[in-house]
Amino acid sequence: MNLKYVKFSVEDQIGWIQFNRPEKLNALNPDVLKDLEKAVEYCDREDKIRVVVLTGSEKAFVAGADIQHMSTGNPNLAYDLSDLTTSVQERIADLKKPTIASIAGYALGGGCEMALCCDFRIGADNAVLGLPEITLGIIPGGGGTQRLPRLIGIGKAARLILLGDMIKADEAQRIGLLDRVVATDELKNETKIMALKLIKRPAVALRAAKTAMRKGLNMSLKDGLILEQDLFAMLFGTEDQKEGMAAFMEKRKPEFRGK
Ligand code: CO8
Repeated sequence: MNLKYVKFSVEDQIGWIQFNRPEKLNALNPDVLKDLEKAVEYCDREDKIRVVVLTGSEKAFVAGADIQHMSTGNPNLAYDLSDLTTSVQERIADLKKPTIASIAGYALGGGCEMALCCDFRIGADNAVLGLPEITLGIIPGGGGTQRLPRLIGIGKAARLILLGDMIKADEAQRIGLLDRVVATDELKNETKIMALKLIKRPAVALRAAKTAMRKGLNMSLKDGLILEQDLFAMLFGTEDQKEGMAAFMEKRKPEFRGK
């Protein structure tokens, strides 16, 4: 893959997608978003990749959409940028494998919104998160007004969205925006430990659980429960269900094969 604004590598079945525009704190412009989309598409179709990690540098995960690019923009530019962003974000949110945002430094605006598309958010103790768009005269345009209230509740989201406050890692963890906070120099290692733990889980059941949660959020409770029931029943046709339950009965660790 020929990528400039994103570094991509696969290690131990983990696809690492690293934002790479350090001189602008990884600010998102169409070139960055297109590279990100290519890497995400690759991760989606490669079975050898079991977990996808989005990360940045020690100073910045992503400091937001590129303000210079937007500064002279008109509504058409904003629509185009939001279209491109939404398309890559939906791909991330719909990835059939688990995703982790591994965040050091700034995760602001569009960067915070990218992290909201992932299943997990691990933060370094130097992380700073926020949706400061309001301070620029706009509102979040990459899903922030929708995904953040769904994750942490509308009251806590209002502080970030209406006031534009930037918050540190410990507070982000307290309000549920970060799942965990670790020492900055341990971030990669801790992310890897979590990814490897996920890799040991049964892949088909992981996918089903993710589908049930994500699709269920957009359904009535009644329809969500029907979706869950169908996926629950489907898993009884997998080898991993047989193995998981046999291993329990035989008092041993299961060896899942993703089938
Ligand atoms: N856009 C463009 N350039 C940026 C951005 C950005 N978001 N953030 C940082 N940079 C640039 C700076 O301009 C600077 O460039 P240069 O050296 O050429 O002047 C370089 O990165 C380093 O930044 P600073 O010198 O400012 O570094 P500091 O450590 O002093 O400050 C901050 C770091 C606090 C993160 C500061 O840079 C800042 O406030 N950045 C802007 C944060 C922000 O407002 N983000 C939200 C942007 S709006 C948005 O994301 C809308 C999302 C819409 C949908 C998604 C579409 C893709």
